[in-house]
Amino acid sequence: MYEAERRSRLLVVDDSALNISVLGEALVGDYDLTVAKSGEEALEILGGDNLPDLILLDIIMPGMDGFDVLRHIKEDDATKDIPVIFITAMTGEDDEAHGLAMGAVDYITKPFSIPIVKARVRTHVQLKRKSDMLQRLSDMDALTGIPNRRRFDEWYDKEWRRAMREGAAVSVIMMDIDYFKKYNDNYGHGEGDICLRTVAQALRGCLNRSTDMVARYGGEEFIAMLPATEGPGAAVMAETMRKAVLGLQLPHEFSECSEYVTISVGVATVMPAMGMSRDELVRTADEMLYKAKEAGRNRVER
Ligand code: GH3
Ligand code: MG
Ligand code: MG
Ligand code: MG
Repeated sequence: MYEAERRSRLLVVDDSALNISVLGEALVGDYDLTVAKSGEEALEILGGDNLPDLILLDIIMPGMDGFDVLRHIKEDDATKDIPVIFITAMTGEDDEAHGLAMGAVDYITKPFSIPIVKARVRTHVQLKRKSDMLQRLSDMDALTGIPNRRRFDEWYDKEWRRAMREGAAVSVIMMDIDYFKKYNDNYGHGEGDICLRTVAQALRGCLNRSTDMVARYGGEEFIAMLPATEGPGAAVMAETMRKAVLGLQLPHEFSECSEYVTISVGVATVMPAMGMSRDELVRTADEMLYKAKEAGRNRVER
């Protein structure tokens, strides 16, 4: 389902069953609702995969209060951008200022008016959708629809640091389309663009773990990073990718290594603890790619 089509998800956090039922009744027609009866329960839900688009958060609750919950939300990269609206019986100006300063997008006091709650929720859900859309656009390469280099670098950085902590291997795969200049020169730039898009989608189709990523690295160059993957596993993936592109059987009469569009592939693997830097790992994969080109193209070197 396209993101734009799904209903927005709200998480309502309140220790009072009455508040939950009143808010629930007001919002259930327009949103997918999840309910938490304590701060602890809310954080448990927020530790999962199905994150809400907006959180309505009570402040006064036994155990962890709403301020504590918000602090945790803001400390976690996965949740820090989810808008939070406080909905509370704490009507003091200082409390409101404190809540907003902590990063809540809005502050509604009890007893609340249902139409006002609905209107404010709608406003913030719409803003969240727009910012999600901008985020997706800025992460994506417009021609091929796969992540762009900016997104790759950001993600690579994060996964690299995780690998350092966990002492896990990291593999990088560099790919480059063979004789692509000849492809453009003979079939035209428009066909070249279509070819790039088709190859990119095929490469993406090879991934099978949510932590793997393939991105467009430059003109007709692609890069993949496979966290927690050692040399042999990476070599298998590289070969799978090479075969996936060859298997598209996109005619390339002017290639000197095949009748079809092909890629050359370089693979490098490192344990971050070995002292190699992130950039050196990419450079090594690039050197292997160069070797694959030298050795005749349409092959994997590692
Ligand atoms: P090799 O086998 O050594 O990789 O040769 P090559 O011709 O693929 O390499 P070269 O680097 O000489 O040419 C890359 C070509 O990719 C040239 C450039 O016009 C083309 N290219 C880069 N970005 C795009 C793009 O967005 N669209 C199209 N159609 N072509 C592009
Ligand atoms: Mg309460
Ligand atoms: Mg190139
Ligand atoms: Mg090339």
